Amino acid sequence: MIRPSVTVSLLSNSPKSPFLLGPDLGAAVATAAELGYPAFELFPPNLEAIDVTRIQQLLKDHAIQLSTIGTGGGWLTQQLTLIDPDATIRQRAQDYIANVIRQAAELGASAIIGSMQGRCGNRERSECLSLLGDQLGKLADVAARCGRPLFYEPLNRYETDLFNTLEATVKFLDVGLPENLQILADLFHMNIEETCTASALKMAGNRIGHVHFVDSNRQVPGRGQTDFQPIAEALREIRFQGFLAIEAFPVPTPREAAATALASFHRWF
Ligand code: LER
Ligand code: MN
Repeated sequence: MIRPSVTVSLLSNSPKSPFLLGPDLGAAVATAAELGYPAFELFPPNLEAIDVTRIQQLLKDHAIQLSTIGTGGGWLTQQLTLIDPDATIRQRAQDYIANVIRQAAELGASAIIGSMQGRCGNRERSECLSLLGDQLGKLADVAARCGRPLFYEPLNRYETDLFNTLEATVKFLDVGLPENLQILADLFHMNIEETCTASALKMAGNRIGHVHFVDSNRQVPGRGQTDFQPIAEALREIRFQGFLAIEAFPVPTPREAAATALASFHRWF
C-alpha cells in the first residue's frame, strides 16, 4: 500500500526550508494526525534531538507512525559527510548515521542519507565513489541488522556531484551494494535532472524504497507544474509499497500546505 507521510522539522521552520510542520514536535504530530496523515518523517538537527521515549509516546497517543528520519542535520549543524577527505570526519559521519539508523529502528522507521553524502569537487571521482560505496555498504549492514532498509537519496546537481539521476544511482548500487540499500526518489530533484521522471521510476523499479512527494517548484504537489498522473502510474506499475513523504516548502502556511498535499495524495493515489 502506498501511504502519505508529512515532514516534521525540529529546526526552526521557515518558508525556505522544505519541511511542512514543526519545530514543536508535539504540536506537529497532533496537526499531522488531525489532518489524517498515517505517518510523519522527522528531521532532527542532531542526535540529541531524537527523544525516542517521547516519540514512542506520541506515536501511541496519536495512533500515527514514524516513516523515516533524515540525517541532513549532521551536515547542516556539524558539516559531517561520508566522503570527507579527513578519515576522522568520515568516521564521525558514519557513527552519526549509524545512530540515526538504530534510533529510527527502535521507532519502526528507517534512516535517510541525503546531504550527508557530500560532494566530490575537484578530487578524483573514483576515490570519492570508493569512499561512498564503502560507507554506504557498512551502513546498509547496520540497517540490515536492525531489520530495516536504508534510503539513499540522489540529489540535484546544485546539492551534490555524486549521483543526480536514478539510472546512475542504480548502476552504482547494483555493483555490490546490498539490496536493503534502497533509493529515495525525490520528485523535486528528479524534475531538475531526469529526462522523464516516470520512465526513471520504472527503470529503478524495486530499488526504490521511499519517495519525496513534491512539486516542480518544491511546493506541495498541486502548487507547481508537475503532471503527477504518469508518476502515479509508474509507481503503481513497479508495485511501490512505501511512503510518499511530503517534503516541500510550508507555503502559504504549514497547515494549509499539509492539507493541500494530503488532498493531492488522495487525488492521485
Ligand atoms: C533532503 O531530502 C533533500 O531533498 C535535499 O535537497 C536536502 O535539502
Ligand atoms: Mn528530498
